[in-house]
Amino acid sequence: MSEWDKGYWLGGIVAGTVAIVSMIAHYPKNIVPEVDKVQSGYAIPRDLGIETSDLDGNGELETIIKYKGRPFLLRIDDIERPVVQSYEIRPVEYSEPILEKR
Ligand SMILES: [Ca+2]
Repeated sequence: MSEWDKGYWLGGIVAGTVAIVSMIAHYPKNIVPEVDKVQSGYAIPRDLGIETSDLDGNGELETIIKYKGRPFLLRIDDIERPVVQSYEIRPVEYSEPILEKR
């Protein structure tokens, strides 16, 4: 094997190693495991979903988790513990416009 070939192979190995390390470093860390059996009383990971929405229309997003398609708010309490809370969306109630008499 010539010096040129050795350099070529060494360069390939280094480039491959850098590519693999880069892939591992950038691998998404928030992947939900494809598991359908967990200990009784625990949520099944594959039935979970997470999304955001501005439900109250104040311009800021709320975090919503869905379990088996049912949405819940995912909030954080005063000591940074996650709290799951059910919610419902009600249609805006119609009220007659108030007219001032002059
Ligand atoms: Ca909001």
